[in-house]
Amino acid sequence: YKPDTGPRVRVNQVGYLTHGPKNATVVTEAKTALPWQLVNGSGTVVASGLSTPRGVDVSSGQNVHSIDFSGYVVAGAGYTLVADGETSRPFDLGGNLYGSLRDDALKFYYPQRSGIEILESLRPGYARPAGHVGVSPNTGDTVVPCQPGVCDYTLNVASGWYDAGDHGKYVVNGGISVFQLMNAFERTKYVRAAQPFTDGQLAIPESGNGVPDILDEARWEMEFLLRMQVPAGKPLAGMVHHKVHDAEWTGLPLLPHLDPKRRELHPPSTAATLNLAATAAQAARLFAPYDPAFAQRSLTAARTAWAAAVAHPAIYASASDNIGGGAYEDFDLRDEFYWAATELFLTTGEAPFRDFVLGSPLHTADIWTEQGISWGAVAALARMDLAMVPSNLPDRAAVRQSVVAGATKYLNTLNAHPYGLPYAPADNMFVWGSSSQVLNNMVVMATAYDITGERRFVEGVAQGMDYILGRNALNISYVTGYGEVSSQNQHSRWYAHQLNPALPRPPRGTLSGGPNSYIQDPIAQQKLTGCVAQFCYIDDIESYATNELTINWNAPLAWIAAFLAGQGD
Ligand code: 9MR
Repeated sequence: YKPDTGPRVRVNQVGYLTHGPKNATVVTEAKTALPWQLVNGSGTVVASGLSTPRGVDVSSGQNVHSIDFSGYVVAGAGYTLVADGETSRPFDLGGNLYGSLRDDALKFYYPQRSGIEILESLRPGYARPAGHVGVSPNTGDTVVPCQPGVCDYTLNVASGWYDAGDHGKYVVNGGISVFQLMNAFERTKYVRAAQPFTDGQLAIPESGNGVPDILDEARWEMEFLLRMQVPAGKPLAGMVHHKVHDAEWTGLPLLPHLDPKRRELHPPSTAATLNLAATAAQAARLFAPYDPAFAQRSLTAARTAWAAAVAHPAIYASASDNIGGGAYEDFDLRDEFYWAATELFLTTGEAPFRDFVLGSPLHTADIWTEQGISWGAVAALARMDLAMVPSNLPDRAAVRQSVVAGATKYLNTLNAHPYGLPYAPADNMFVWGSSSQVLNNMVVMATAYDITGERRFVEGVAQGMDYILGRNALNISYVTGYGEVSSQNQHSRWYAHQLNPALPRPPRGTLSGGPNSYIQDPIAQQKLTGCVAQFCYIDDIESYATNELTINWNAPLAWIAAFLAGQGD
């Protein structure tokens, strides 16, 4: 299998901020510098220079040069870059390149919703009946029993977002997703230059209710997470069920309302419980001005969850519980404890939570690893919140410094990388959802910018976007509808256009998981065996391990697009 990677000059196919960094990569046999020309939309050469040979890039196995044309600062559309006889795909130079991506990346969530009809008037081409509201052939999610032997009650766990392209709803990837959405909103309270999130921004059913749409969207998930808590009086009361999904996997395509399989609650886990504690505590402070009763309910649930997790610190989701849904197993919960304590402290200011934070081994550990942030690794989210949200934490200055140190590490990785990636995993092995790892490392750089105001960090974030939007070995944008060639066939049971042309493709602004070196699905095994890192990707709906969409990957995309939307010139 040889993918068509188009012209050998690789650029951000959406564009570059007019006054920001402008870098490209050329795949070439040449060992010495090559001349390049920047051509504007009317065909005139407006800048030129020489490339920098970078040798063989390990993430692609290619001999490459980089081109830096940051010195050119005239906004316009339809630029191309020419080098080594090749013309890049077109791109813009502009000050407002990321506002629409921010909105689209957030609009992604409404049609991921379970338990509500998706309206044609709000999402033309994406209307569908409500999924899992207990209407046949669905069996859930309004009255859902446990797996046999797990509990003797049923729960109404309606609402929430489907996690990805499947019909499951999982607390730990829901938790990080809703956290990052609420975090993007909270940032605007403490960062003066940040663009506000507004009511009416996302064309959702709640638009016009006086609450910023991003919070309304987050609440749809929070209500689900709250419903997953074990009721008072039951065994493990206050703990949170790890997930709800079908007893068997469904096939593709299958719209949510047509799913006939039995829905089941899976056992409570300490990880899920701490996810509720963290996010409900965070929701409590953010919703307080809009809905004090909901804020209070959230805080009560967070406290109850925390107490339950402390009482049951080691109830782990099973790695083999992966029939009909993902396992989402995690056997190291020190980071989840740190995160939950952090959010409870930031909301309440109470000493026991503060002391737990200060005593956590993760409070001072170097947590800025390549795969620093994911559904199973949340310490950095806590550390960044402690750095950003005002509090009387005694060592807050050191916490802020540690974020800057982490960001510097990612920036150094980026500067050494011929494709400008702030991600160089051990042994060159890109992980499942690598696009989101890149974006999450960018969130650290963005936070360092919020702390220091140093340009190098915002420039690092902008360069990270270049990789996501086309400056990469495959010459593809990993965001649907952004760039001349973008991922279109992400694994999904309802955006299954590739299998049934009557169904839509994923909406604009949908991030693909991206290269995964571990070859974990049949299509990857058939077509990608032996691939080098960046090449371990295929835009095929069956490749769930390289090309799925998820709520926890679109969240850092939205966060970063919102950050960059505020950096226009
Ligand atoms: O995103 C998850 C990734 O980190 C794991 O390595 C992988 C295998 O356990 O599972 C991914 O999550 C998938 C989940 O298991 C099922 N629904 C789709 C998720 C995204 O591919």
